Amino acid sequence: EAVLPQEYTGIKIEITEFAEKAQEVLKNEKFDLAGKKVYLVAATLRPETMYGQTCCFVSPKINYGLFDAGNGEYYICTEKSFKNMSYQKISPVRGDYNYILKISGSTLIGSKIHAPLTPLEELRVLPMETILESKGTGVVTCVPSDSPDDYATTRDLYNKSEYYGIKQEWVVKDPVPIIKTEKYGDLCAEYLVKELKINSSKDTVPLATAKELAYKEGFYNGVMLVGKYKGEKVSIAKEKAKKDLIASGEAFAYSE
Ligand code: A2H
Repeated sequence: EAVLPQEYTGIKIEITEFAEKAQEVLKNEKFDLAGKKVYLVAATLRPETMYGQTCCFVSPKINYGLFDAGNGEYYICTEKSFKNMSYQKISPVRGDYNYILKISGSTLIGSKIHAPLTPLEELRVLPMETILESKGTGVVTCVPSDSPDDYATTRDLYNKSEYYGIKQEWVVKDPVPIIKTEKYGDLCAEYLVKELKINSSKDTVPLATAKELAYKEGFYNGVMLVGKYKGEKVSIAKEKAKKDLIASGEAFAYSE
């Protein structure tokens, strides 16, 4: 286990229409959405991949909180992560926070969202059972072109949508190519999942190998295919994309 702090980019993914069950929770808790913006905060180590987002994952087993982030903005993330944020000048009051209500991941599934940089205008919140409650914000944005976990989970959700209690049309079947490497082409996660014969999102051991290979190859040899930094190396685009997202108010730096 690493002892150095991990610096994530917290991506603000706006909820544009809550799923019915979530609307009931808000109603019961008397949370009026008028004049407010509610965001799922996804923790990522790959801000340059936000061009390839196809959905946002929450865990159906995690209880999230809705927290007041100031200026009419509200964040949905784990309580632990919001508490950490409150010591990082991300929320209004240092070391203290306004816990508005608890909301389970399962009630959020199916909500409509708008995520930064992706060309896909309207995405959905979908379930990912392998999300760890202890890491990041407990919310993971889905980039199936470059994350083997996201690719495998998306494929499971599409093939077994009924089992997962979702509508198949909520799942974006095809990843969006955003980065090219010599070794793995322009959809490295798909390449590695096939190469390592990964059958499902529960194949944790080969998925960890695939994740490692994809991360290294992308970072050292990847070139951006889209966006403002098209043609630039991933290692360079990463910091620039992060700075841009923070400057535009669509993300913030978050450490733990
Ligand atoms: B990454 P590290 Cl394109 N549980 O973002 C499980 N996974 C989590 C998580 C949690 N609670 N919180 C964050 N993550 C994921 C993009 C991405 C990511 C790409 C490729 C690789 C990749 C899009 N998903 O991660 O354990 C998030 O997914 C592979 C390293 O702190 C986050 O970055 O090292 C990454 O894992 C954090 O991983």
